Amino acid sequence: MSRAYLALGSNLGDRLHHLQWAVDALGAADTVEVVDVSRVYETAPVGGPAQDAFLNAVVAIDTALDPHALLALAQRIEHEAHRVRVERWGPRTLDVDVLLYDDVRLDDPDLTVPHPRMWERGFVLAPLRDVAPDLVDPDASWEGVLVAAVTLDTPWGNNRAPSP
Ligand code: GSY
Repeated sequence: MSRAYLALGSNLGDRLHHLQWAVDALGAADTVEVVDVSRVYETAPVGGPAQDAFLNAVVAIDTALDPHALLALAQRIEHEAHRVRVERWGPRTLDVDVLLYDDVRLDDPDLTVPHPRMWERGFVLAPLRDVAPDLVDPDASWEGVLVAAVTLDTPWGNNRAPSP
């Protein structure tokens, strides 16, 4: 089994529903065990045209899938959530990005691991710190990244309620 971290993001339609869909779909896959789910963060959009705020979260999984098969699963989940993305870098119903896969480093045309822009994105690092505190500076803070007053359900019962 390998440990991987996936970033979830949505800024179109029922954003929380889309993130929950992704957690449930990962949990339903035979080849994946959902190990931890971060809090949900409401985040100002980074890059692209003017667009609405995102909800972002990170999921830690153990998986028997290799990195490319994991990417294929992530893309299937996006597709099954009826992903709509109007333009590149623009609003989207659901993004599922592979951030890290064990210590693997990959630079293939369709998949780069670790994710090439993850270390500069507060909307990735804040939720990643919830599930992998050793990987992220404990004192860092990011503008436009706030814990949201909503939670995701997990297979074991969510113990990451948002801060009051
Ligand atoms: O790469 C993920 C899509 N995305 C996001 C996102 O998920 N959150 C925020 N805050 N900004 C973003 N810009 C892009 S592109």
